[in-house]
Amino acid sequence: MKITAARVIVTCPGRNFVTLKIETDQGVYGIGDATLNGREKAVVAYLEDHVVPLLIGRDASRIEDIWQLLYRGAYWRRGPITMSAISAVDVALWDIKGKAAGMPVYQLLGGASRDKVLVYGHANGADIEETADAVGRYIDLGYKAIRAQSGIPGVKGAYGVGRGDLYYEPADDALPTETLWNTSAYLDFAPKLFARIRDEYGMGVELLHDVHHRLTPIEAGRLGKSLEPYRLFWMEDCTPAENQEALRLVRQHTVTPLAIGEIFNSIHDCRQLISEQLIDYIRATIVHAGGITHLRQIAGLAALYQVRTGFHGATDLSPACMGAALNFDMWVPNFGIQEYMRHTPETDAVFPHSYHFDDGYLHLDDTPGIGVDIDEQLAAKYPYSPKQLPIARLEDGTMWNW
Ligand code: KDG
Ligand code: MG
Repeated sequence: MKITAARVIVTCPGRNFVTLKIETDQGVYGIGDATLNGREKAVVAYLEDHVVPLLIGRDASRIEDIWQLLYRGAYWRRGPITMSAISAVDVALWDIKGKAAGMPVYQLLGGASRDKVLVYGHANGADIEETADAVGRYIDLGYKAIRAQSGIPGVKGAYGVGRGDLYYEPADDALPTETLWNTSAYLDFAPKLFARIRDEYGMGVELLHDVHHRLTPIEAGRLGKSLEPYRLFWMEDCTPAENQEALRLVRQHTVTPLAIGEIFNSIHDCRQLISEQLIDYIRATIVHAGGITHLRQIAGLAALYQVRTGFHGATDLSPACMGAALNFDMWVPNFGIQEYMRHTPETDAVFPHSYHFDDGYLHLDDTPGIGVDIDEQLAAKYPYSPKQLPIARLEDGTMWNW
């Protein structure tokens, strides 16, 4: 089966998505997500100028060989742009292989290890009361696991407090929105938030929290320790992880489980974190970490150390990524949880999909491939619109981690 065409489709049904569509001489096509929030056009250029010309005429069934060609053949390895582009090709080829076989991708990986995929939703509010109410709404919707983020007195624009309820979206203007960060206010506030939520809803729901890279290792240790009474499912991105050894210090101070990796794009970003058991959940995901082919290696390494998967699933990852991730989640033996931030109805219409939410889980059917398509005519009605992620500064103006 030969690749005859590969096209990049950019659409903005409320937020930007980049999708690669690969066509074959047998009429079967596949799609893969290539969205890198706020840097979308860089991946478009990488794909159109440097990847698509290499694909035409190749055998679409040779997924591993094409992966190696794009990774080794570029000479310049890794990085979010390169690996997002490789991911898109990889997922589109798995989609094609599944469709050609008449099977969902999880069957090709080895078959289902579970019947349904546990997900966590996002409750947020301007203050503790609003956030506690939002947690209650998610419980009513059937969620078994809920991430809670709240506005903090004295912090302008705390991370994770969205404009919508079900459709939180951080990227907005063409120039970044500036937020202000105050670590002391946050460290004092966070335990009060979780005390309030546990007080109202008890211990029967899993709670998660995203620190979004804001703390130093010793501060992260203190936060983890102060949250221990509330038994979090995980504390995410408690400190930037370019320095993987930093997590040793956090581990020395807390048994709150740690999740890291949504900005990783290679197994080398997390090798030490995993092999020294410095984390409990690996967040690297299909679209930014080299597709199904590379995630299989990361998950395999993680399995050796009882580290489980907890894939990133924010709204800037398109339904095409979600379809691929869910197929992976159905198969992967060391599955932990899947993030599920709902897409807007406009996005869902552009990307018709077979997965659906029910009672705290996402469910897949037997649709061949990744189970997600793109409606190109509808996509064309939503042209690209430049957007950026916010930035964070300290009160004296110092740049901080958003
Ligand atoms: O594009 C950035 C978002 O994907 C990120 O801020 C979301 O941290 C995030 C999460 O855990 O979903
Ligand atoms: Mg996160």
